[in-house]
Amino acid sequence: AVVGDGAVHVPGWLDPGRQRELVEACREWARGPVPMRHTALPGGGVMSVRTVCLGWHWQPYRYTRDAGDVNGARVTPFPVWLAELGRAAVDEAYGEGAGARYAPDTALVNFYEGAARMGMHQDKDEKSRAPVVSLSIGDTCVFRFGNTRTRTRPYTDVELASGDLFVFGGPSRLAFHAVPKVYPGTADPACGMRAGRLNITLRETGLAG
Ligand code: MD5
Ligand code: FE
Repeated sequence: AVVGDGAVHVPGWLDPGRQRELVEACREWARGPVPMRHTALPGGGVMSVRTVCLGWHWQPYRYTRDAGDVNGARVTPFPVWLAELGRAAVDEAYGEGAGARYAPDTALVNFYEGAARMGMHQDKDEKSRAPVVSLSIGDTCVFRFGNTRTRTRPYTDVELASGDLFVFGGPSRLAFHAVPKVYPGTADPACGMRAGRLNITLRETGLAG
């Protein structure tokens, strides 16, 4: 379904087997060399979600190769197979061939457990305006898709369930968005997760090398 200009939601795009493979890959990435952690914010707080990055390490509010805010280790390389999945996702959302030149070089893997949420924000630390591909696994959440001007209304609340694909391109690339709620215990065990929500986003940083 088209939720906004360039914002496309494809429910159930990942079959349960694919979801389990991704969960297993995330478990491995979460172990290190940079462990999945609550990102420290400049104001002294920490994010309630836990995050691990591939390819480039995101820290507020830039991308680096080494995780200077965690343990200084170099992040896990971005896998070729994940870029291929990203191109298939863009093809699915925008039509065959649309993903041909999509070259994501970073992934942010967010794990929502317990009361973890994400407040309204824009993703503008990337220099490329290529689409963001979002894959959801585990518990269903409320995803709040806003507008490009304000962090308030108008926005559209959409439920994202396990296996759902969302692609944010064009004008929606810079829309404000949030995850105000996760429904505990809604994950189908066939997805490979017992509790919590996993979100994998693929992005082009626009950085060289
Ligand atoms: C999540 N993650 O469900 C979301 C999915 C993040 C984050 O927000 O920054 O890690 S990515 C949703 C997204 C990306 C780029 C643009 C828009 C949404 N949008 O225009 O709504 O954990
Ligand atoms: Fe975001």
